[in-house]
Amino acid sequence: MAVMFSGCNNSKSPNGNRGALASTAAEKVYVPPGEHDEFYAFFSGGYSGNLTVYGLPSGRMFKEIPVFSQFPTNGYGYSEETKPMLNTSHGFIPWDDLHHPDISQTDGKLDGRWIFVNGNNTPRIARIDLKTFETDEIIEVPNSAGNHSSSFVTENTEYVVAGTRFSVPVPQKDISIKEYRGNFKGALSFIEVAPETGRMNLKFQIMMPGFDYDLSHPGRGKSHGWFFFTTYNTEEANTLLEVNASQNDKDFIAAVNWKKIEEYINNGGGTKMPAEYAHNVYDHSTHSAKSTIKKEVLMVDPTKVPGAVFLLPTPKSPHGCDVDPTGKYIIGNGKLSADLTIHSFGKMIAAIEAEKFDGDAYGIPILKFEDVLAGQVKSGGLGPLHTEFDGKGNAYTTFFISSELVKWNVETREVIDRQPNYYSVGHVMIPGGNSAAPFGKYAVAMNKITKDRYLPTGPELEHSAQLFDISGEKMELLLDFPTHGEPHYAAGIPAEILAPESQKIYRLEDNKHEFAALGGDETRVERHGNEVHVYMSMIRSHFTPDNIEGIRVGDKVYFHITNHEQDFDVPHGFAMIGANNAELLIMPGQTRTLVWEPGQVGVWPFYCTDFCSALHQEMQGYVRVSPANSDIKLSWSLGE
Ligand code: K7E
Ligand code: CUA
Repeated sequence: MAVMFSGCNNSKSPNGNRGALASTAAEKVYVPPGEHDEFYAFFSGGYSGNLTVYGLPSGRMFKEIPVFSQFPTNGYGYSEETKPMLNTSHGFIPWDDLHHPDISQTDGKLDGRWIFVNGNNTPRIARIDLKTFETDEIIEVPNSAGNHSSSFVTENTEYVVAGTRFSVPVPQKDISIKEYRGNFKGALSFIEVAPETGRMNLKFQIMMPGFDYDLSHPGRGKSHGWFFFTTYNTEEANTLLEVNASQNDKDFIAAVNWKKIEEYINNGGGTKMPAEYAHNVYDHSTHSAKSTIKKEVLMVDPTKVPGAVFLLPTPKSPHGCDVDPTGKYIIGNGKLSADLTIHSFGKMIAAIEAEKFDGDAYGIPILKFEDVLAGQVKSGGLGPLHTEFDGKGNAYTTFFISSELVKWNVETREVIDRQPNYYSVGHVMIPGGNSAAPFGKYAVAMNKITKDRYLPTGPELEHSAQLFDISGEKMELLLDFPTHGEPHYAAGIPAEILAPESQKIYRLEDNKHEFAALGGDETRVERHGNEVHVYMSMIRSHFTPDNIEGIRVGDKVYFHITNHEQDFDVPHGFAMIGANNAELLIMPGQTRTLVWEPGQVGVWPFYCTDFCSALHQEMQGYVRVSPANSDIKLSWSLGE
């Protein structure tokens, strides 16, 4: 292990311990059989609703983690234990559009405890535990629509933020869409994260003007305590936005002093407002999720908190909002502008202190562009979107229209290198690139269009990521690899931070599931009216019990199945013929429940779906289903 993990974030050894030998791109991405990758990379799945895990530099996919979407591969969102994770104020929602992953930080550095992601459609933030690689918590974001400026964390994971992409009436009401201007509002949400458990709590929302809030980044170092949000549609148009929201020469970056707002609410500021939003928490000891509907939110009017929110003019319809590792610079990528705009945090503070304002928007002071500008990168590229940093003073910006990755110096703002992307790049990711301490060895470009890069697979291809070696002056393209869904950003972290902590099993003695069958004698079948509860266990290579009689048409049968294995990587599956559901894939020591409502008389088999031993095909059983009025007694057995 030591050999594999050495050499990360070591700029003198650009290829880890293989550096001295690696001369070609192939050698640089080759991870020999049995060896491990140097980095984990977590890719947003966009419209897949899930998160995928890859290794870098190999580009091998390790896992898909279900977050917002039902996932038949392991039964997430189908089992009774996980259905509550997908509950919202709109009811059960089996899908979302997952955008920006961000890994928890301590002192501005990745600590590898959790990864946060946002649902862009029905506004939500999820927290995934990086010990189990499972979704542990999902909180809905009220008064919002299209939670896009998310889910970025502050320097010590004090908060994970959300910002509404679509402004809406707050609270929602039945009004004409034409009354948008002045009546629609944009909520920015600050969700506190409990330092020990990671538990999320919506601490406050800021009621902002009815712009579209696009992306955000935390301040760090000197600018810790601030958060920055790009806006577009400051025109407040409600139709044909491609024209009507592209009128203003400049939109804004909203700078939010959240420490000031914290102080304000700690002194009783803010207004409690009715709201309805779901908070779903998964408990690893009961192996079950609970959904609670919350009823109230603390709303802050920014005009009541002097010094809390300012607007920085930024050309033109900016998308990415990126803060460099030192926290000195805020970069706004005007997607309709050729130049990148770099704002100076220091100049912003000086202008605020001198009260040099250029009017206001709904009472929020606007600073002067020249007063906050550090400089611009005259790049010659087109359609700048997102920027990441290597921790050595360089920034890497993607240009969607001119399809390229441009490396530039943060202080001098000179372009150092540019490399084409195939094709139409969106985000770029450098492990730790949104932190005070990036690991500037690789950059991954996430491209939107793939045509001609892989064998054709019908009208649509998986999006292609491109891996660059950025350890030298010039970037070097090493590898194309397909990603799943549509990645909008990714987060990478050295494997040595996560791998030693990764959980191998759930201990049976810690299993507090109310329907667990822990000892062989706890397996049984109980009838309560037309509800039947089967307490079942599984171990290589049988179910206990495997013969059940006395079930009737019209019953609702709950199979509560506990996997008694205590070995790493030995799940068993459970599938029942005719169940309007997915299989269950049950981890060692875990309990899962599948509901089956038999509609037909007969003898119906169930089986294990995961090839678990030489006798996997023997891992099967039968349920006898009799007519609704049958008086056949309930019975169950194994080996009789
Ligand atoms: Cu796709 Cu970050 Cu949602 Cu830009 S966003 S690409
Ligand atoms: Cu258990 Cu196959």
